[in-house]
Amino acid sequence: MDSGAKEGENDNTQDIAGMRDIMGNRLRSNIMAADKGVDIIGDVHACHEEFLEILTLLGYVCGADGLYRHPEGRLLLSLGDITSRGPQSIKMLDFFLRHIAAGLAEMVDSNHGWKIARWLDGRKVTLAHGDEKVEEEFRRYEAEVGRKEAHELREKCREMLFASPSHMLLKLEGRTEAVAVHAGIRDEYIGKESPAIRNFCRYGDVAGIGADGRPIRKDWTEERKRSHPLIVWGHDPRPEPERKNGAINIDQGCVFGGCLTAYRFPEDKLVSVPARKNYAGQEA
Ligand SMILES: [Mn+2]
Repeated sequence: MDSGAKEGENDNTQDIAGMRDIMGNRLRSNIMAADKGVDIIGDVHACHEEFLEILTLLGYVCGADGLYRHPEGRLLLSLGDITSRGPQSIKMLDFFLRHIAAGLAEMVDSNHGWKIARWLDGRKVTLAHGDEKVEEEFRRYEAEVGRKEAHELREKCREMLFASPSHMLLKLEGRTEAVAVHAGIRDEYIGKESPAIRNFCRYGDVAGIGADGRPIRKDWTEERKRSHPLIVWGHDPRPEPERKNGAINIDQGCVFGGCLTAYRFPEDKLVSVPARKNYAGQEA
C-alpha cells in the first residue's frame, strides 16, 4: 500500500511506519499487502530446524544469497517469540534481520521479544523462562566472533525487536481482512498503537498473578463479539490449532515437543511440522 487514502475508505487504521512508541523506538509498518499470500508462523522459540523444515513445506526456496523466497511472491509473517527456550535463538534473529531488510518477512512484537530487546538495551531485566538461553548463546557467539561483531549483532537485534509493530494488518485490495498478533487483541485496538495496546498484544488478557507467580491468562477470544477481521494469534499453546469467534490460535508448542504451525492467508490452510524433540520440558 503506498497511500493511506485507500485504506481510509474501508477502515480508520493508519500506517505507523516511522512513528515512535513511548520509549522513543521507531516502529516498522503495521500494514502488509497480502494479495500474493502471507504465511503466518506460530511461536518458533528458537526451533530453527523445524522452522526451515516448514519453510520448505510451504514452498520457500533458499537462493544463492541465503534468502528464502516463495516462487509466487508470498510473504512470511512471524507471530513473535522467535527466541528463547529452544536451541537456536541467534539463527532465528539473524533470519528475520535479513528477511525483514529484504522485504520478504515481517514480525510482530511479543513478550519474549520485548524482554530480549530490553536486555540488549542494557536495562535491568531478569532473564528466565528460557531467555537465559539467549544470553548463553550470545556469550558463546561473542567468544567465537569477537566483541565487535557480537556487539553489532546485538544492536541490530535490539533495533529490530523494538521496532516491531504490536500487531499486523493483512490487507487484501486495501481492506483489512486479517490481523496477526502475538497474544491477543480487542477489536477496538485494531490498527492503533498505545502502551496499553502494546501490552495487551504482548501478554494477552492477564487477570493477575497466581500463587505460583505465573500470570493468570484469560481467554480473550471468549468475549469477542465479531468474527471479522480474522485474528491469527499464538503465545498460549494449544494441542491443535483452535478456532473461536473469528480467531485462530496457531501456537502448538513446538519447543515443548508439539508442532510448529503455519497459517496460509488468504487460503485458510494450515501446515505443520512436528518438533524433533521437547527442548524445554513442561513449562507452557
Ligand atoms: Mn509468548
